Amino acid sequence: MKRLILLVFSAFFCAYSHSANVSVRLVLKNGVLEFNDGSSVSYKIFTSSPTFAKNSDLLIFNLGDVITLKVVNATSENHGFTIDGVLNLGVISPNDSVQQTFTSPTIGVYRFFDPLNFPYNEYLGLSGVMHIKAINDVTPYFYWDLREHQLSWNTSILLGNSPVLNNYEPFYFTINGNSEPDINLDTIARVIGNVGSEVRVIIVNNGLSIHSMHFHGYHAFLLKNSKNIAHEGREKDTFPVYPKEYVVLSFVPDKPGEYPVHDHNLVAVTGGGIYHAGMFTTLLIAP
Ligand SMILES: [Cu+2]
Repeated sequence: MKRLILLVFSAFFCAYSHSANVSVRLVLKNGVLEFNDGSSVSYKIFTSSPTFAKNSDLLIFNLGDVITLKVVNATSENHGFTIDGVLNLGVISPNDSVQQTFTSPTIGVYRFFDPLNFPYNEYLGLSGVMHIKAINDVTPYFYWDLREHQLSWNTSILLGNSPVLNNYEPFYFTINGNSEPDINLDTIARVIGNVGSEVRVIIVNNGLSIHSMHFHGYHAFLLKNSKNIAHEGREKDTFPVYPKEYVVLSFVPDKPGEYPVHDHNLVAVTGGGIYHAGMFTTLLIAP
């Protein structure tokens, strides 16, 4: 009994000693997302950056962290903020803010988004990824937040219209707001690793189309699949991810080299009609 109490106490202490109080302040702001060919769309993000970033912040916390989250609405219309299955901050009025303190949910991947004017506010950029990690998890993680963009949709939505999904024909495709070749400069997205060292990739589809990422060079294990739990444990080289869903992949590179990864839905490898200025990046594995 004494041993059990000691065990429970040390487990608690161990967890407690590594988790932390964390404060995050996200400003919901308007801006412009530019593509490689010089075209651009009006866009919105949740960001802690003083400038306009290309994507909403990636939120990474440890299990047990006590998180104080403040969301400031710097736009002139009502918005909301929800972390799927975790919290809902309700409606945030223009130039107002809402703050809530919560303990991290269980280890896993969560989407956050503005639930108002669904799915248009999300489409305009108001969605992102939260990852809760085990305290002792030192595996390198890379994150691919996938989206598409149809210029006329952004214009139309901002005029108060509700374009029809049947007519959705996106022309630009981004990972974390970047297209090839900029993806390769994004340290969150670009997989850089070593032979024999495990790498994990978290792919979240924050768009409206299905994306199916195809790995050259390596097969990966499907550790998590939010849509099809029965598929977990499979080892493959192509991973379909449905809108609002995610997968967590793991692989241990068995050889060095630079290998492409791209959407197997080949239109998404283009950007502005140019191949391969879309969802295309490479895995860079050193010996
Ligand atoms: Cu391929």
